[in-house]
Amino acid sequence: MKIAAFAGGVGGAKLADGLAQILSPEDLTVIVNTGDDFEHLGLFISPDLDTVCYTLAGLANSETGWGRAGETWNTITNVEKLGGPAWFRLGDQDIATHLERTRRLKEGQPLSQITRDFCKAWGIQHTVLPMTDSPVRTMVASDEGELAFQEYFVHRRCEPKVRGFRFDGVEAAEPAPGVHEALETVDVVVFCPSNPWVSIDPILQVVKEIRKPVVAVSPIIGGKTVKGPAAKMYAELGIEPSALAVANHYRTILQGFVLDNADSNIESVIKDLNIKTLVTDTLMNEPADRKRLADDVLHFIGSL
Ligand code: FO1
Repeated sequence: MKIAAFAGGVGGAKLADGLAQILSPEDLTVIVNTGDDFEHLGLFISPDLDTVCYTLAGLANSETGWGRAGETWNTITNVEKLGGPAWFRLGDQDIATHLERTRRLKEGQPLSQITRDFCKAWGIQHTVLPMTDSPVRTMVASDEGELAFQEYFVHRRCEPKVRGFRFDGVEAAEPAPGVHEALETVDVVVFCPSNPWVSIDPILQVVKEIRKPVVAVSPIIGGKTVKGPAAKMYAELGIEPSALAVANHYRTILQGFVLDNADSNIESVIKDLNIKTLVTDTLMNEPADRKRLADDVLHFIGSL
């Protein structure tokens, strides 16, 4: 079975890792959100690409989910001493990634080529693709005006109330090389448990349409997100945060939906949307949970 997995953020990276433990490199392509990318300290930073790659390579910081394990912070500490911004925590190993990505981008190398080379260097067999090689920047409309994504997410810790999202540059953005081919050759597309608004929607706006069955894993469990602001965003947009809200978010393109045992009470409502459902343990607290959930999802897909 060939899968294309859409991922962004820590939850997305974890399920992508679980799928990569089961599927061969020929059978899994991970397509990653780049709307969170930004320039900071003169460096081009692609947080979701790095989170997916570090996770697949076994290099990720297991506490935060982002950045590298065993990190030191000498550079950012000294940047702060010199009066520079330290709110976006860049570890010493992580900075190497941003330096080399920035150097290559300035030489004119496309982000997809850079990602391919970095995956090789990190020993990642599976294909990881940015959704596009063109710049797309998620802007968050809030009660404090429009904020760049990392300003909202990290600097302001998601405090501003969201009013909407804009993916600056998405109209002109073509899918990266390999994305269209993957979407044409896979059997199923899996939306990993990532934020629908700011991780999955940007990818959907770039790829425009998906002519394959789609299965989504809810990032919301019991009305809450394990990590990140998806539930808060739903609430601030006047939508009751729940797995049902996520199923509705994708309703027009979903064949299957995976929700947590905690939400078994809403399974019938989702079935009424003519979407097949799997109720299982969708929490991935331990590394072994990633493969377990991926296995459940793949068996579910097999039953569609
Ligand atoms: N998230 C934080 O909440 N605080 C940080 O200081 C932070 C630093 C950081 C550095 C590199 C990187 O790749 C990701 C980082 N993240 C941080 C996470 C990042 O903001 C989010 O993972 C995505 O943008 C949203 O999924």
